[in-house]
Formats: sequence, C-alpha cells, structure tokens
Amino acid sequence: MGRAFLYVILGGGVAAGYAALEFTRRGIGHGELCIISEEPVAPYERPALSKGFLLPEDPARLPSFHTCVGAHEERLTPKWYKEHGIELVLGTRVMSADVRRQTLLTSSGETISYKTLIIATGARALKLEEFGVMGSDAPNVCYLRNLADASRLVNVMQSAAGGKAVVIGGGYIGMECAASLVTNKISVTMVFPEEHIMARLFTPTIAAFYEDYYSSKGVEFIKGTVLSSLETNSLGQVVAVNLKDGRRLPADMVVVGIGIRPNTMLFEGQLTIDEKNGGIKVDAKMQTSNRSVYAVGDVASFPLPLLGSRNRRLEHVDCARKSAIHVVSSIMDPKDTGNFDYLPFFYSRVFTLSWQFYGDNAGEVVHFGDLSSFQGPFGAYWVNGKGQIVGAFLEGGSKDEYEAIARICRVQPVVGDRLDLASRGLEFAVSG
Ligand code: FAD
Ligand code: NAD
Ligand code: ISD
Repeated sequence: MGRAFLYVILGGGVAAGYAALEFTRRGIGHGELCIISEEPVAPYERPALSKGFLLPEDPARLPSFHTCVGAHEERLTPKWYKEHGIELVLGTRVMSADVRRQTLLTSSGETISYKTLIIATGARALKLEEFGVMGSDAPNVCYLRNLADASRLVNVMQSAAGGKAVVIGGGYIGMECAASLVTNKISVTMVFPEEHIMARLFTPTIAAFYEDYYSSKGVEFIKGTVLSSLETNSLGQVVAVNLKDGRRLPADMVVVGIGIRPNTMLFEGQLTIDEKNGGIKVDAKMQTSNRSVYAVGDVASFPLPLLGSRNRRLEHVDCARKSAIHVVSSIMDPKDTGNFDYLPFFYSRVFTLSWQFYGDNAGEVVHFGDLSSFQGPFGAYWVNGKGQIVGAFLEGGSKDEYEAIARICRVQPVVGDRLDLASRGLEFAVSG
C-alpha cells in the first residue's frame, strides 16, 4: 500500500511545526503536505521539556506548548493540521528511505512517496553505553530528548522526592535539569569531565558566576572526571554512581545529558554527510546533494555567513525554526529566496536567571558588568583577530538590551581599546 504527497516532512519536531505553518501561509492545497513522526503527538516546543514541563507547580502540559507558541505564533493543534488538510502520520517511524525512487518505508509497512522531501529528524541523546558504561536502562536513570522521556523524568523525580540525584554532564541538559531537580527539592551533584560547566560556550568567568549561583542553591560539582559504573540493587535500580577518580556517589536517581548525535542514518550513502560537524550537508537554500531533498534543524549542516560560509550544524531551537521557514521559502519561491543568512542565537533559563548569546564565541573575550553579585546584567563580547565583535553574551538583560547585543553581532564593529569596551559594557551595544 502507499500514498503520494507533493511535500513530505520526515520528523515531527520543532522544525516540522514551523515549516507547516509557513507552508500554509504561502498557500498549499489540502492533501499536498504530509508530516511523518515517530512521536505520538503533533509538533511541540521541545525547550519546554526541560523548563515548564518539570515545574513542581502548574507544569506545562500539551496541548499548551505545541509549535509555534515559542515564537509567539499560532498554536498548531492536531485540529489545526486537519483543518489545513495536512496529513499527520504520528507514532510512525520511517525505517528506510530511497532518495532515487523518492520513497520512504514506514514502520506500519506503508510506502510514502514525495516530490520534495524535507528531512527534519533532529538528533538522539547519546547513551552512557556509547562511552563504555552499562546499565543506563535502569528505571531511575533518565535521558531527556522527547515527551516520553520528560514524562518519565517527572515520575522518577516524584519517586525520588527529598532524595539525591546525580546529574551526568555539564551542558544544557545538565544545567537545566539540575535547576529543575533542585526546584523539586531533590539534592543534586553534577559530574562532568571539563573544568567548568557549559564548556562549549561559557568562559571560565561566566561559568564561575553560574556555578556560584548553583552552589548557593545546594548543588555540588565534581569536575574533571566521568562515570566508571552504575551500581544497582536487586530491583535493577541504580543506588550509586562510581566515578573514575574512585569516588562513590549514592543516588536515588540519575539524569544523563552527555550530548547528541544527528539522526542521519537513513540517508548515509545516499546524501552527502558533513563528516566534520556531523549532519546532512546542505547549501544556503537548505538543499542536500539530491535536488528533491532538503534538510533543516539539528540534522542539517549549513553554510554560516559568520564563518565565511563554512558549514556548521547548530543544535538550537531558533535555528530549527528559522531554517524551517527558510526551506519552505526556498522550495515554494526559489527565485525570490536568497541564502540562509543566519545569526546563531542560543539562550537558557534556570532558576530566576536568564541569558542569551548571539554570534560566534571565538577570539578574545572582554567581560563586562557585575559578575560578583547575582544581580546582573553582566556579559561578554568576543572579538576576532581583526578587532571586530563577533559574539556577545548577556545575563539578565531586558528585551531592548538583548536586541542590542544581537545587532552588534550582525554589524560587527571594530573595537579599539579593550579596557574601554569592558568599562562601557552593555552601553556600547545599546548606544551603537
Ligand atoms: P527535533 O525537534 O528533535 O524533532 C525531530 C523529530 O523527528 C522528532 O519528533 C523525532 O521523533 C522525529 N524522527 C527522527 N527520526 C525519525 C524517523 N526515522 N521516523 C520518524 N520520525 C523521526 N534549544 C534552544 O535554543 N533553547 C532551549 O531552551 C532548548 N531547550 C531544549 C530542551 C530539551 C529538553 C531538548 C531536548 C532540546 C532543547 N533545545 C533548546 C534544542 C532544540 O529543542 C532543538 O534544537 C530543536 O528541537 C531541533 O528541532 P528539529 O526539528 O531539528 O528536531
Ligand atoms: P551538550 O553538548 O550541551 O553537553 C554535553 C555535556 O556532556 C558536556 O558539556 C560534557 O560535560 C558532558 N560529557 C561529554 N562526554 C561525557 C562523558 N563521557 N561522561 C560524562 N559527561 C560527558 O549536550 P546536552 O546537555 O546533552 O544537551 C543535548 C542537546 O539538547 C544539545 O543539542 C543542546 O543544545 C540541547 N539543549 C539545548 C538547550 C538550550 O539551548 N537552552 C537546553 C537543553 C538542551
Ligand atoms: O522557546 C521556548 C521555550 O524556551 C519554551 O519553554 O518555547 C517554549 C515555550 O515558550 C513553551 O510554551
């Protein structure tokens, strides 16, 4: 059996939701677009899973965070897809793809063919087993990538109330989950191999601010080491985490956030893969090495103007949203669609703190503001070899201040005296 569509989006996450909205805005006929997703629910704002979803009081639950509420747009419920004649094939995994025949084979045995395919398969969480540590399928070990993981995490947190959690990984998941666990009255020890949290983005100075804040909330840090094993009881539950440095940490639950891998598998050997950055290689129109196939979001490696159009893969929601909108424009209006001119934007919210980052965190760093108290605003500029500002970070800014640092990263002014830049701080961006 089989069905044929003009457009198929493979994957039903953030990018799929924003692409669907853009398709309807540009005008598609009923029955022309199909979205196939392994998840059993319509596209939703994944960032909510490590924030609002984990709140002890009045937590966010679907349908409240279906896309595209994260960008203050319409909320696309299953009814919306039906009314717009978009076929949502949910709870269905695509098992294989044939880009030459333009077909996808699903887990229900159906062959779905397309004229144009958008790959929006996102990424999967890396497992501890991939680093040689066994037992992460224990009932009180949690990963966090999708709604099912988040629901499970909530249940495990409830069973561990008043107890101890070990958080493995000092990246985004580690930081946001540690904050949520503390808010749920679970004491937290974070373990990670680097010298400070968020090593991919934060400077040691920025990291020290957040680490001090987390310490004030009772979070303990164990840095520069990794797990050696998980110790379990007769029920198969983890009771302790053993570290390579010999320490043993008793635990009622474990949360693991040790990075992701883009879901490229279906297309390996069929499309060009960016071996360096991971991901499916696309051009500035988000088109892959096959003319009928495009890729967006976490799975796509695209040319980034900021890097002189070298390819980069970004794992952030703003990129998923904007690349999705861009791809629909590329497909439906190729003549009038330019290159994807994207400025990287990352953000996070933990406890009552909130930060934003724009651009590239490469070059010399100039910190500004008051880092010694928990007041903010404070931040940093990154200055490249030509003396231009190419990146900016700000904690505790206002809407206008965040817009100002985004603008400065687009304009990339040349700065002279670094001490002057540090003392002018945020005012440099706001007045610029
Ligand atoms: P996804 O949203 O991951 O969607 C991919 C979809 O494809 C999934 O539904 C998946 O099930 C489906 N799929 C994959 N393979 C198949 C297959 N073979 N068949 C069928 N379906 C398939 N970014 C930020 O900038 N800020 C944040 O605060 C933030 N918070 C986050 C919190 C969490 C808990 C997580 C996990 C991520 C967060 N991110 C955040 C990252 C952001 O959510 C991702 O960058 C974004 O979701 C990427 O969108 P995507 O559509 O490319 O992939
Ligand atoms: P990450 O890349 O942010 O951090 C991975 C962390 O894993 C590293 O910082 C390191 O501390 C740790 N690590 C690496 N190898 C390890 C090992 N062998 N043992 C122990 N620790 C190890 O990835 P993540 O935190 O898992 O987040 C997953 C994805 O979700 C990322 O794409 C991230 O961008 C996304 N996310 C983003 C946000 C946000 O933007 N606010 C929030 C949540 C999740
Ligand atoms: O971008 C986001 C974010 O950080 C969330 O929590 O989207 C979600 C929505 O705001 C949830 O409604």
